[in-house]
Amino acid sequence: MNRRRFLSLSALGTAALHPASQLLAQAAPLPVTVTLGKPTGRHIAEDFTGLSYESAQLSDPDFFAGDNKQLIELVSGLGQHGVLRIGGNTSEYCFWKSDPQAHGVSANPIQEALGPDKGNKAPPRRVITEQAIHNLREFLDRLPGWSLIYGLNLGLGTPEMAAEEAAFVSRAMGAKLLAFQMANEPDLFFKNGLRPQSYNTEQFIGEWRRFFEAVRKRVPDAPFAGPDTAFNNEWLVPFAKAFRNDVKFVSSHYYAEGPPSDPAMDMARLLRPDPKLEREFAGLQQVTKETGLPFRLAETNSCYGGGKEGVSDTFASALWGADYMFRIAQAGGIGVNFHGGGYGWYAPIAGARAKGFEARPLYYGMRLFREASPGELLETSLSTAPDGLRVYAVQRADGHVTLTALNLSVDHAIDLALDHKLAGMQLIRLEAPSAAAKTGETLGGAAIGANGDWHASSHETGGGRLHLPVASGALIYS
Ligand code: BDP
Repeated sequence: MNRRRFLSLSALGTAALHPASQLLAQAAPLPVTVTLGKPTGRHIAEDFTGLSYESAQLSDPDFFAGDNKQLIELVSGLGQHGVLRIGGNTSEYCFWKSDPQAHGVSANPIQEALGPDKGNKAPPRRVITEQAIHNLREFLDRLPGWSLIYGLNLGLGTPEMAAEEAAFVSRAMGAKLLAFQMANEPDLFFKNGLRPQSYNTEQFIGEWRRFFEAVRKRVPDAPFAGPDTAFNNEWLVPFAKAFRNDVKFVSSHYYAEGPPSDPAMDMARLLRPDPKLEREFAGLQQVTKETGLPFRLAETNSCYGGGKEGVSDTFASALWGADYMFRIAQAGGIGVNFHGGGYGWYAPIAGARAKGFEARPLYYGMRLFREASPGELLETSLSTAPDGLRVYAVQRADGHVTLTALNLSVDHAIDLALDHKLAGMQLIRLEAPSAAAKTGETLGGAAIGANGDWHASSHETGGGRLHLPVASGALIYS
């Protein structure tokens, strides 16, 4: 069956299954006028986009390797520039060139692609070899604009081990190395048994300093970032003040929802504004205010605990992801790394070498963001602000403006009357049969291919008006 016909049939199918949503979707669209304003001073850098994988993935040296062509192509589809972050819970359980006897590590490498750690028990201990680092360098060489954030083991490692590993990694990576991080979510070390209940910021700063000094002794110009905390904003400013001259940026994590076992963690919640995100930004902005250091959400996604089926793998995650990227940029962040790997529910790229990879719905949101940026965010004003409407304007370096409009509502369509400056521009849509759809999503009428290849097949010429159906997005550009 031809793809377009399949899509329209599945759209009909969805409506027939959900007569209520069909009726709601037919409710009169809410009218809003959008006016563009002046530049905000907030710049979206070209390497804003990023991915994050577990360190334990390196125990299979063939995953991040120069001949993993399909993965390389899918990554490069997200941007000519970007940041790959290796870390996560398993970074505290990976040992550099370890003798299996010494650290109780499993001698067996991971056989398949590794999903995100679920955080419910200590993961198996793994070895990272020189070969894995050589291969990672070759992988990154095929992604010329991508750099690396590399997590060292502070949880179970020693300063000497970290220095050994850092010396090898920095020699192998050269300018590809954006930063080392030491410790993944140290504010949760007490919870996963890595440190006692009483473990606090001061103790962490002391440990971090010992590791830092050992690494810098071996690699005097080693770049760093941190503290890579899970949630506790109170760790941010003390860390940033202690290491303001030693780190390039401050990092922390954010998961919109979790745990997945909680029925309240659903799609509707993902699409609603999240006060926790506001608090996260407030903490990070405080760091910038007090120390001048920029911040990056170095690990993030829709639902911790490895994601949630029916939420993290749906089209809702594409709309959430695109909106979230703009929100970080608006808040002054320098970038974001979506955590993933294997067949994790929230992985933007899912799959394994042997079976092949695919772009998940979240990837479509990231791809839309790629098309809309980089550049400087412009102010926008709306005549009214219906639930779910998000509008972001970007002035690109060549002076051209893009406007991204997202309708995160599953109840009402929205009719935008657009600023005259946008008249006559091209328009592509981000669409799927429904917010809950796991397949059938399109950008500009086309699916993203298994190699990240994408060419919009349906362009519209934006007049002064834009009709945004429920749970959909659009990009206007010239
Ligand atoms: C974070 C961990 C990461 C996990 C993720 C999750 O750093 O390793 O995969 O949460 O729980 O806390 O999904």
